[in-house]
Amino acid sequence: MNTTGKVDVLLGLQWGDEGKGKIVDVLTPDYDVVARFQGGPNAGHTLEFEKQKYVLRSIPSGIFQGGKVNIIGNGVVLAPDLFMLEAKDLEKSGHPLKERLYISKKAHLIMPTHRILDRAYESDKGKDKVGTTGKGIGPTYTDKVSRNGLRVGDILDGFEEKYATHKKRHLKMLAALGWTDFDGLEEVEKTWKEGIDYMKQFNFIDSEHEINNLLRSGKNILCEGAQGTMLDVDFGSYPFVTSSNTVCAGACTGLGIGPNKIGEVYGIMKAYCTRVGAGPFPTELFDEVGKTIRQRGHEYGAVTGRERRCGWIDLIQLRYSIMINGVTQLILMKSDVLDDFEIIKACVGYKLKDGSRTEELPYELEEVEPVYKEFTGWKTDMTRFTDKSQFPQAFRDYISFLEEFLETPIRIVSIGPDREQTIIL
Ligand code: 2SA
Ligand code: MG
Repeated sequence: MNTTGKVDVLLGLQWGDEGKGKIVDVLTPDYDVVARFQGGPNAGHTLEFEKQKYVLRSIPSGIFQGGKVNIIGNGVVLAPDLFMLEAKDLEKSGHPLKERLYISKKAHLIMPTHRILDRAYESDKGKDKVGTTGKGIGPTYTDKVSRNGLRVGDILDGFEEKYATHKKRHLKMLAALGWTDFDGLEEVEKTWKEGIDYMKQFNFIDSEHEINNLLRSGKNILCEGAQGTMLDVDFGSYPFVTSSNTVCAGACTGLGIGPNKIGEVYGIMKAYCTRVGAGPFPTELFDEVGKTIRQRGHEYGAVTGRERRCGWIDLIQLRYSIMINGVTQLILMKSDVLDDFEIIKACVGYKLKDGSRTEELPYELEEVEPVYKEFTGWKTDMTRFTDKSQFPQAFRDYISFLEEFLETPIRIVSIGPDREQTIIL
């Protein structure tokens, strides 16, 4: 009898917003557990079904389907006030959480002063701003790594005192940065502490034990990534990145799973590319085409509402992400946004400043010039298709080219935001 379950990982291969929320929701029936392993309320995972739209920030996307265990792992950073808002909204919409959601005691807490520090660091950078979501992600992970963090497990014992100590330290840091704007802090702290009380009704667990026990008892686990590979703190377009490991290895450290337990690595990519916040983006489009993609793709930040920068798909960048993550299957999102295009481009090389050409992602992305391959558009509304046999030849050719160039099979094509608009190849 095989009593060991499997662990699969689902990740964004670009700069985030590839559509992970939707796909986790689609894949969830095959799994017993959905777990988040990094990031926090900077994420905005959008899901649509039964004509309703939901945006999840810290809560795993498995929450909409009954009978699943959802875990917020140790690698996540959690803001109690934002968590409370998100959880209450979900409960109001008829999705019970208490029995379905477990939180690691080792997850770190985002304090109100972390958010102020986030603003202070950004402002100190002047024109070199990262363009963060302002959710205190960087300062919270900094405290974790510098061994100054406050964790979910701390809520259970002597919390007030610990909180005061951390706050005092943050205020000293802010003073050193010359930061004087503390408007509304007391109000935020009040809601934040309500959030702490609200959180206490949930199960705080040793998630590494829980998850390995579930695995041993034959349960299947899906690890849900947030942001994207190009925002990874080690491999992304540093320093214009987030502060966690968004790559596959992050699932091991962010949940306590051995690397040999990982099975499939699903890599999600859009048929074009977007990025929100500052930093290099070789295939960015500044013309009408970019605007059209933004409008048709509704490319605005799910959390901050910011306009997302739009550009062509970058196969050099994707090949890099596939390599770093060990992607075994690709999922292509939002091809429907290009349904009307006469011509579709894909970046297949970079021209460097010295005139030479490369197919490897270089250390310095700022200066590269993309080399494109052009495709004839399929010019077909595919949003109502239900089977791959309906795909027009031009689209098939495009898919085949991507698979060949990326040396990885495409297993799912999403042709619209709804759960139903998903075609398995
Ligand atoms: P942070 O806040 O410290 O993580 O910001 C650092 C960089 O990471 C980017 N980042 C993101 N990029 C795309 N989507 C994200 N989530 C939201 C969404 C963002 C939003 O789903 O739309 O609503 O604006 C996300 N989170 C972080 C960020 O832009 C910085 O470049
Ligand atoms: Mg998002």
